[in-house]
Order: sequence, then C-alpha cells, then structure tokens
Amino acid sequence: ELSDQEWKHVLDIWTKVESKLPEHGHEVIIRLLQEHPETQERFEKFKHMKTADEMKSSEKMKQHGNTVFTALGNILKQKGNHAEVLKPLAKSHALEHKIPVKYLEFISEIIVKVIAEKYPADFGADSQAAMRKALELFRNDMASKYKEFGYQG
Ligand code: CLN
Repeated sequence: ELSDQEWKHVLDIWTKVESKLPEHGHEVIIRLLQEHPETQERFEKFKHMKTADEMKSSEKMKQHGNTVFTALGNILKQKGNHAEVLKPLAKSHALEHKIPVKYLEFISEIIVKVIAEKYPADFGADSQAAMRKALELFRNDMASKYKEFGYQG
C-alpha cells in the first residue's frame, strides 16, 4: 500500500507526463522493444519493424503509446482502488495478448527511466520510489487477476 504522500508524488509527476502523453508513451514502447526484443514478437502490428527509426516515425506506434499511457494514467488515478479498471486489461493481456508478468516488469523499469530522463528536476528519489511502488502494486494485482483467468503469467 502507498501512503497519501506517495500517491501525491505519483500523481504530481503524472501531471507532467500528461503534457506530452503520446510522445512519452511512444518513447517507452520503442525502448521496450529495443531493450527486450522478445516483447516485439507479441505485437502483430509492430513485429515486422526492423529499426528504431522506423519505430520513431510510426504514427501507429505513437498511437499505441498514447493508448498505453492513457490506460496507465487512469489506473494510477485510482490510487490503488483499481480493481474495476484492471480487470479488462488483465483479461486481454492474459488471454488474448499472452503477456508474462516479466514483461510488465520490463516496461515498469523503462517507464521510471524515461520519466527520470525527461523530468530530472521533478522526479527525485522519493518520487521515483513512489512510482516504482505504484507500478509494483499494478503488476501484483495484474498477476493475481491473471491467475483468476487461469494464466500463470
Ligand atoms: Fe498492453 C494492448 C495497456 C503493457 C502487449 N495494452 C493494450 C491496450 C491497452 C494496453 C489499453 C488496448 C486494449 C487491450 O487490448 O486491452 N499495456 C497496457 C498497459 C501496460 C501494458 C497500461 C503497462 C503499463 N502490453 C504491455 C506489455 C506487453 C503489452 C507488457 C508487451 C510489451 S509491454 N498490449 C500488448 C499487446 C496489445 C496491447 C500485444 C495489442 C496491441 C494491438 O494489436 O492493438
């Protein structure tokens, strides 16, 4: 569980992220696929892409970055009471996209890294720790939903 102060850190930095939500989401997706090439295989619509430049110029990938970051923002804004919002996401990622929890760990680390690069002055150690905790809570709850859906993740 996160304290009120920790949620404040998370939502304060997220306000900054929202000023360029599609761009930051896009960058996170590119970094994820570059750093963990096995994740690219899960995307029918992106698996043919060969270079980072191709990914950077892809409006489709930018749109997906926006989708992912919009969903993540909606989850964070629940401050842990996210069961309702998480359920359809857990269902699709378990049964349709087949995304191991390990991949959620990969993207969590990259999210923290990218935000730290973009907003060094506003994302200090306490805020980073709070964001890590929020993403860990998200992953843990995704993992338990996965099991309910019969996917071991
Ligand atoms: Fe995801 C689609 C949110 C991490 C793989 N993902 C979606 C959709 C989201 C969404 C909303 C569209 C609706 C739906 O299918 O459901 N994804 C998130 C959020 C996170 C996330 C939030 C974590 C912060 N997703 C992941 C990864 C995983 C993945 C761990 C692989 C690498 S990152 N997601 C997918 C795939 C789709 C998808 C394969 C389907 C894309 C498509 O073909 O449109």
